[in-house]
Amino acid sequence: MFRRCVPLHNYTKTELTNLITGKLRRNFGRDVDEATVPQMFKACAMVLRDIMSAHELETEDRVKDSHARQVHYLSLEFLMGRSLMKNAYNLGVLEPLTQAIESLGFSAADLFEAEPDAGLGNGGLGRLAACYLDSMTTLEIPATGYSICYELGIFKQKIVDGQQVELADNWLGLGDAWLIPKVDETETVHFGGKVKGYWDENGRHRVAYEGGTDVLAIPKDMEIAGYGTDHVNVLRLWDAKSPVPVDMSLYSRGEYLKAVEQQAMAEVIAKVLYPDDNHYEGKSLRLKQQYFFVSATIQSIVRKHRAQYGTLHNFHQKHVIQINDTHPTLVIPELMRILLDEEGYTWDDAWYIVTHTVAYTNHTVMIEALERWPQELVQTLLPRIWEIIIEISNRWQQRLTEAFHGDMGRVERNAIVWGGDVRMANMCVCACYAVNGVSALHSDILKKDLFRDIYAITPDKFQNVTNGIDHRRWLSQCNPKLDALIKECTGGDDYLLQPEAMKKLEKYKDDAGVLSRLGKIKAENKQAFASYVAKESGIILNTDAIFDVQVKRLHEYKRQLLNVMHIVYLYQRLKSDPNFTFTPRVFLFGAKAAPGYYVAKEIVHLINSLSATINSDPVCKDRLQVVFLENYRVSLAERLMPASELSEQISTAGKEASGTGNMKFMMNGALTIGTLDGANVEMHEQLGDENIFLFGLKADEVVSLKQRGYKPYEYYVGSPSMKAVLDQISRGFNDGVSYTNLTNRLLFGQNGSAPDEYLLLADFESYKAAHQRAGQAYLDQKAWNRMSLINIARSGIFAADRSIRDYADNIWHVPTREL
Ligand code: BZD
Repeated sequence: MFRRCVPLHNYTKTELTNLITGKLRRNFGRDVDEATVPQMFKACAMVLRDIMSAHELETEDRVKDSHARQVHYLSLEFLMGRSLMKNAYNLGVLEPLTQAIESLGFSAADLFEAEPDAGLGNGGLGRLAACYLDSMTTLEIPATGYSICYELGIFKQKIVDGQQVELADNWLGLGDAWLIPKVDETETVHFGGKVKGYWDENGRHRVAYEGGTDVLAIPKDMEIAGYGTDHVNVLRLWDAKSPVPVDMSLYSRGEYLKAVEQQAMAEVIAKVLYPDDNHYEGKSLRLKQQYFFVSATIQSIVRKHRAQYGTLHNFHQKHVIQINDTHPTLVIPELMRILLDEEGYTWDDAWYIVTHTVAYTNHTVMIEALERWPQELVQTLLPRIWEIIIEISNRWQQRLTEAFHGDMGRVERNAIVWGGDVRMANMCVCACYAVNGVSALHSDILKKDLFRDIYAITPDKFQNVTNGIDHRRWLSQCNPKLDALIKECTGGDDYLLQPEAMKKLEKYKDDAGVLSRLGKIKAENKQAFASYVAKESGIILNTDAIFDVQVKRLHEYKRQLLNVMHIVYLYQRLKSDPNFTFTPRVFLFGAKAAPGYYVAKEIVHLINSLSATINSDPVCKDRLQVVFLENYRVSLAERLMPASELSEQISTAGKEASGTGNMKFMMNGALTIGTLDGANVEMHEQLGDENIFLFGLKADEVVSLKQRGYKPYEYYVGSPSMKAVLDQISRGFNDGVSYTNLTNRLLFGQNGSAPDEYLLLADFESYKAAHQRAGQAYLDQKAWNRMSLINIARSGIFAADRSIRDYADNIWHVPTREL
């Protein structure tokens, strides 16, 4: 255990004001009265960076002196969002910084708003990594995150004529305010060429490469401040550069294009984040990205380890490498390569070190998301890695054959190299000492289904760590009024470091005063969100209606289309019976569709067509509104969560590994309408039937219905109201666009896919009924607020601090901050 951290220095407004003006002068040659908002933002970021850099050096020393085990969190995505307010909050300087900014004649709110989101991720997996960095640091774990410094983050979404258009997200202009280049820690990553084995003068087998290309990996470090501690960790983002600017010999022969080719090939690696979530595409650039960041990372870890210990024998005792989904799997053969080729270990010794260092988190059971790299691609791009993979694969297959007594079905299912593909999840399960799912249900499915054979031979490897969210960002910071109420009711700010303390709020579940204050806070947050929407888009939201929200990536299994079907049903009822009574609703959607996912884009279009029709129909006035929020992202979620009342978590049971949006809504007092899927199951365990609106088939019922033979068409012909809904979607709305393609997929399937793969029709009636219960419940505001309070009070276990303590105790075996 290393030395305790020292208490944070309390910076005053005056100190910060001086530091900021100093930065403006030195870096921009400006006095305050000439400074622009972006310059002022950068100056503030630099001041916080200086504070964090000093802490980082101390942290590094402490970690080094204590010889503590370090955690390395490898992820192709970190969806960080904004950092200025976050860092100021964690460093305990948010108030004096705000005052300093205002005293210099700037609006602090405008300055925070000027910061672009660091969108280095797609959705849940990337945001989870960002929340975990915050918790690992707050809990004083020596940890480093590693990823790629993408020049372009997740695209910006614009809706043009109802359809999604993607714009490049060039975040680095201002976003690089947080990045510190460490050129002296550059690594070199080798691609392609031929492998030559030879024996050196000491009789050791060595490997050399002929040809191929080197790419430089330059670290750009982003410091991560923990809350209420001077512990600082780092997110290391690798940028790619060519070692040769231009090949002058080619250039002088007039081959201009060829001369810059290598440079272009290198620099394209860090150009752009792949915008697919829960979908695998075998693109060679993506494989290059994976190897580039994994190789640079492990070289950097090994280099520092060697400098400190002079040997790699104790590597596994001093490091754990957590791989966030299969995207960093190549770290396994890459660490083997270093141990074998550079350190001269035997296969068995090297394998021992690797398999006691690496742990794997699985985030999906969707078959189309599982990575399978074509063998030829691996072979040509990474010839030495390929040789090592083959060896791992052969040994594994032998082990499987023995364990399964020659049952070739089981051997085939679990093989690593098979049928011309390299299967990354199988390599992880083979090599990692721990494998975990991200909710109780999901971890069970891994054991019973996806990895059942391996579970049978190594049951102890398999664990569950239910996801969690950074409750300081997602409650305290983004919902200051609720934060104040919680602090008042729970007797202080304990809950910020001990999220279980939120339980104390429950004492007030029948306190009319507290309940009405809770209701008032929600009403004010709705108003604030409505003002923002009005300013951004001109749309006026009806703040008297329930804010019913579905925000997440657009995917068929998440069933935005089921939500649409229900809205169309309500609309048809209103049209056919103007006296139809139901609780007024504003349906809010936010969702990016992967640019190549045609069906997802059609659903975005459909929501916008529906929205235009409903919002302009007088029948719907004050009763029904549908709004598609453009460009859903972290900073928009921070505004939206506090204003939400009903949270749509309606995936087909068994498909959503966990969900984390569900937790953000719960913490902000929204009630959930949802299926027993992912972490909803554990939310339900906390809440009981009375405080959540459950509906739909359960995971095992989904499986057995499919086995029996699911026939959606029968639901369609059997229910006139459902038929009317689907027929209308097929015909389309006022803009004349038809969505027959979508309804045909539900009724008949398409290109070999089963009809209604995700059982929308099977769950429709039950979903409608749950909505009716929710609408009814809203009419009794006191009872609603009571449920809302119970949701908040019982949400503490979904804090990322709890998840990180689970990882630390059960997988990483590292100590955490004592409170
Ligand atoms: O990971 C998500 C799951 O779908 C959620 O259920 C879960 O809560 C979160 C966090 O565990 N998975 C992803 O977000 N996956 C991806 O974004 C992704 C990206 C690239 C390739 C494959 C998947």
